[in-house]
Amino acid sequence: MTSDGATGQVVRVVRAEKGALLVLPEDDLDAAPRRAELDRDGLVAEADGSRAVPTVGDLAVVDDDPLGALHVRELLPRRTALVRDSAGRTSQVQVLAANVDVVLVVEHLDPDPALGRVERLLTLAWRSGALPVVVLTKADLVPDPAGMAADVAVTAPGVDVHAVSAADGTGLDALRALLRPGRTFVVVGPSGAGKSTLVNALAGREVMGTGERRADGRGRHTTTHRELVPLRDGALLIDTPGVRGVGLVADPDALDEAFADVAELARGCRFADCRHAGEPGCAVAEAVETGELSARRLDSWHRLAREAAHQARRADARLAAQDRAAVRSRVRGFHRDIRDAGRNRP
Ligand SMILES: Nc1nc2c(ncn2[C@@H]2O[C@H](COP(=O)(O)OP(=O)(O)O)[C@@H](O)[C@H]2O)c(=O)[nH]1
Ligand SMILES: [Mg+2]
Ligand SMILES: [Zn+2]
Repeated sequence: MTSDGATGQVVRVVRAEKGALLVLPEDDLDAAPRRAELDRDGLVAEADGSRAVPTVGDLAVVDDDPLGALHVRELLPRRTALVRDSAGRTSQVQVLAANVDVVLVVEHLDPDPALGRVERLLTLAWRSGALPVVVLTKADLVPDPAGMAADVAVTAPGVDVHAVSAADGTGLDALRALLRPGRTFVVVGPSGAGKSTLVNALAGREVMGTGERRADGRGRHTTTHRELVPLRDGALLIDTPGVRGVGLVADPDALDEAFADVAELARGCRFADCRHAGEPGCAVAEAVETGELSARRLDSWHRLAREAAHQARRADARLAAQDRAAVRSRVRGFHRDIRDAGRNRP
């Protein structure tokens, strides 16, 4: 991308910063990234006229700016979006990554994988519209990675689970086989799980700093921002910092995908609206009795379902507040028009 002639060019967002985006031309991802300035409010117009916060992975149209910089004109519609609810009194949804094809849910095998976290991230991943894949790292540190992967697979119905080690290369070829030109991946998971190490292993070079421990036990290069890394074979990989307290954004379909086993059992419940909380004829409770479904997994489903319902209520409340504000401003405008009309009257 030269400083002239970029007007109208479609770019991919490599990194979102305050006031600017780091971008690559969509048709030349090997080029050096350039800065593209944002409007003062940091928002970009979308095709429908609304304005959105741009995020890593977004496709945008840029223009040349008279001073030789780039300026972000418009955001193209997102094919997929990994969103989380950033908890707070009002419901604020944050887009973690856009236009992603595969979400790699990364969890360590040592210490033991946290199944609840995997379930939460899978629900988030299903909601994004991208394909979730579970990656269990540090296989070199445990005696039976395959057995552990099989246990985790029970909590990830319909999702491929890979045990890998960046240290000895185990399982990496299976992940490399997923990489295709133009396909975008994002890694999500707790800090320290080995996401950046995995990104480096798949890139075949040190692109991201990793949290090698110092003598004082504190991480050095923990990832602090989300960044898109073009891989040699044309695939793209987005590294993310470990997001804490990833709030679920309500979506019953995503929950049904992540808990396909529970959803399937629920079809046998006596009541179509059974909440699997002690109702008679509950096939889910029965499956827990017989050991077909773990009590832990049902608890997890309850927790996430409650959270999603709560988030939906807050989102509704926020929408309602926005509607009220819009009505108020329309009414004020109407009053002003009447007043102005009165004043202009001869
Ligand atoms: N033994 C072993 N250590 C790993 C592996 N992958 C990552 N690590 C270590 O785990 C720590 C955290 O890795 P990092 O990639 O920064 O994690 P991130 O916070 O998820 O990006 C670092 O000390 C890595 O060297 C692995 O496959 N095996
Ligand atoms: Mg990292
Ligand atoms: Zn039931």
